[in-house]
Amino acid sequence: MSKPFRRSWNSRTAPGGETAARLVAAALAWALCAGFATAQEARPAGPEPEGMAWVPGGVFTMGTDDRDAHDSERPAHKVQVRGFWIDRTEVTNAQFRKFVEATGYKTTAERPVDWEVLKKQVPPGTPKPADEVLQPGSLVFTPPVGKLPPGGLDDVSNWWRWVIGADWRHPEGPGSSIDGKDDAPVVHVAFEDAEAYAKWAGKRLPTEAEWERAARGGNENWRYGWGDSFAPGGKRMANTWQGRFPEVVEDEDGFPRIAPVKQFQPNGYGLYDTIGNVWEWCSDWYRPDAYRLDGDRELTVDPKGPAKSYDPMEPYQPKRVSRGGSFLCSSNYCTNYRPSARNGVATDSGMSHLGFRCVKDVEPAR
Ligand SMILES: [Ca+2]
Ligand SMILES: [Ca+2]
Repeated sequence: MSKPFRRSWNSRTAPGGETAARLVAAALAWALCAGFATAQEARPAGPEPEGMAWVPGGVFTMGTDDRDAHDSERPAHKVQVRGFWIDRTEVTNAQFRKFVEATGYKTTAERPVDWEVLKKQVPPGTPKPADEVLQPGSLVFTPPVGKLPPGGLDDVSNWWRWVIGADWRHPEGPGSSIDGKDDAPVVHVAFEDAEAYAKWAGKRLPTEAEWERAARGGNENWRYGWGDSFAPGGKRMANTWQGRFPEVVEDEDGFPRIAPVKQFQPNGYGLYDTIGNVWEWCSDWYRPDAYRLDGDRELTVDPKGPAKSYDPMEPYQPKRVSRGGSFLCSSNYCTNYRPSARNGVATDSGMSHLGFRCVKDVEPAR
């Protein structure tokens, strides 16, 4: 393991006793760090929590310097996380239903829209939309029929539509349902909905670092969660989009829309659909430059993300990170079906391609 904090004490040359004090402090930090890593590597004894898999703690390479990656994924840097349990699958409709039945929880998409809250997330001076538009709903993928309208791929409103009445029970809007879709991932859950479920389940949302550690499946240098070839031997490894997004969908992986969980091979940690199917909320605030905020520190230990979000593309919207890409990720548009790919989503936004999975810390020894 490389030494943490080396740059900070190399770059400050303090005289005499102060230097000695710094060296002692650094040595202590190093010793604590080394002990922490060793103690957290092993899988705890006993049965695994239901539906969860163990991801060992340790140091891994987070992000990438791949020239084809997005700028927000750079630079590749060393990160250390503790071991943790993680759901093997995205949280399903059946699991989310149990939570709602037990608690009476209403998701963000089912609650009245408060313009006083919403107007803080749009540019100042934005006029209030008509009351008939400010109704409970969510964003539904609605592909264009025929040719892509003006704006092309630069205008996401060409395929995202605000649908009044869309929520987790009605993923395509009124008239749609999740009947027969118990094993599909729940969608149209805003960040606080995902957090509420996690808390009820005795779990939490993963940090971005934990999520990436898990999605790499123990092979940190691979471009994808399963190797460097997207479809090894022609075999599809995840539910993504084939065809020219968003107008043409081809059915090569068997699922033009969301798939039930566990339809593709699990990764090296036994996790399904980390890549593709639906995006997954993480607990970190989103900034595209998050990795550059730490400077060139040699090792970042258990990062939890920036103190607040900032996306220059949409500066008024608080955003959290989502990871893994979805059934909408295509080679001609986002290529976000890679473990290092990052996305920021407005915290109050439900979408028809966004879900989550949870993690659980090791129980402290008694
Ligand atoms: Ca697909
Ligand atoms: Ca996923």
